[in-house]
Amino acid sequence: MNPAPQRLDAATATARLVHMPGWVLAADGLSISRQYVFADFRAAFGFMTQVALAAEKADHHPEWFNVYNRVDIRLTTHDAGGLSERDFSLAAVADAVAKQMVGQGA
Ligand code: H2B
Repeated sequence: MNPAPQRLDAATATARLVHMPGWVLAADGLSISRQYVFADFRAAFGFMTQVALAAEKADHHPEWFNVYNRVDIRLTTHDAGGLSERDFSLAAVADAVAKQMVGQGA
């Protein structure tokens, strides 16, 4: 099994978020979140399917909520009690997948 991930402090997370438009740090500094709006449910669910497969492969899973074309996603590392590098990796995957959905209904 992988070693426990190292927790990142809020200052480190804030510095990272400067380069991640759309993502916000929670007031408690323990998670990051973003809202994606797609053209329709098909695009939103396609996004979720691709991110789910990547998440399962990485053994790092999002907390998320979907209504029609909207996906609210929150990332935190339970094993670290806050943010870790794994959250930023999954955020980058989600952004890349969302970008790819443009032209497929997004
Ligand atoms: N997902 C997230 N977001 N945080 C974790 O700490 C985490 C996870 N831990 N997915 C994984 C699964 C752990 O429970 C398994 C046993 O590796």
